[in-house]
Amino acid sequence: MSEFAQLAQFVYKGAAPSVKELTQKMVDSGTSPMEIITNGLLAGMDIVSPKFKNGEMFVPEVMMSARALGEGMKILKPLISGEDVSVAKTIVIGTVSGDLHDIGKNLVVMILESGGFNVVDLGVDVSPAKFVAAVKENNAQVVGMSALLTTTMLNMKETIDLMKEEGLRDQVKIMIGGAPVSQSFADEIGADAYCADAMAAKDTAGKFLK
Ligand code: B1M
Repeated sequence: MSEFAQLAQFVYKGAAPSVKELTQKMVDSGTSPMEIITNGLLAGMDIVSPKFKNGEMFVPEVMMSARALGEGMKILKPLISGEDVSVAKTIVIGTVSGDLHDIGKNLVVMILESGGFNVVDLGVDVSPAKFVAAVKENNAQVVGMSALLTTTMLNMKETIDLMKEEGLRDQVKIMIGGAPVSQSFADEIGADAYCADAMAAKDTAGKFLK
């Protein structure tokens, strides 16, 4: 079995210490951090996803997989984060109200940071009021929202509506992402961009902050 496949298995099994150890070993032997993320850590989540959907895995087991993945991310994050951070280009990002999924959002944060953006990560279950307050506090030019549930994606619209009410809508570009979200949903709720993945988020932020 390749090291990537082994790492994916460790994530699937929620074996955090093994994920930590193998990630470090792969880094030490010169494997690219992005390859470790894509072909090891996220490949592990790709094993988990259908099993969760089919009822073969349950929430506690999926949490263990998520935690194990996080151990690998902790090692990789400093290696891919950029140092040339410009405070003039601030992106506020979070997972919307009612939603606790943060694996994808955290990946987006890492990739944006690697692009040299100043990212203010509000975490999960972020209310529209908290997004608005963060835009004001940080004088942000871009807002990123993540949602993984069909029920919580509607809170993206709530947030955009509050931005309008607060007179902030013209000051910020809004980009959204997450598995249930699409370009047509972005159009429907008045977001400026839909990003299918973390690299798309980085490219989009780059265009907005040129
Ligand atoms: Co949840 N869950 N979950 N879950 N979970 C899904 C989303 C689900 C599709 C599983 C399924 O197939 N049934 C389903 C949603 C169904 C629906 O709404 N239609 C579901 C459900 C039902 C639930 C609970 C309700 C289960 C329960 O309690 N009965 C519950 C809800 C909790 C809550 O949020 N209130 C729940 C809980 C959990 C765990 C806590 C166990 C765990 C989350 C752990 C964590 O995040 N810390 C979990 C997980 C891990 C998943 C799955 C298996 C994997 C999600 C993931 O991390 N993918 C997921 C199944 C699936 O998605 N197929 C599922 C990997 C990640 C890298 O991809 O997040 O898509 P993703 O991010 C990508 C892009 O989407 C994009 O870039 C990322 C990287 O390329 N992107 C953005 C994401 N956000 C972006 C923001 C941007 C730009 C791009 O901003 C600009």
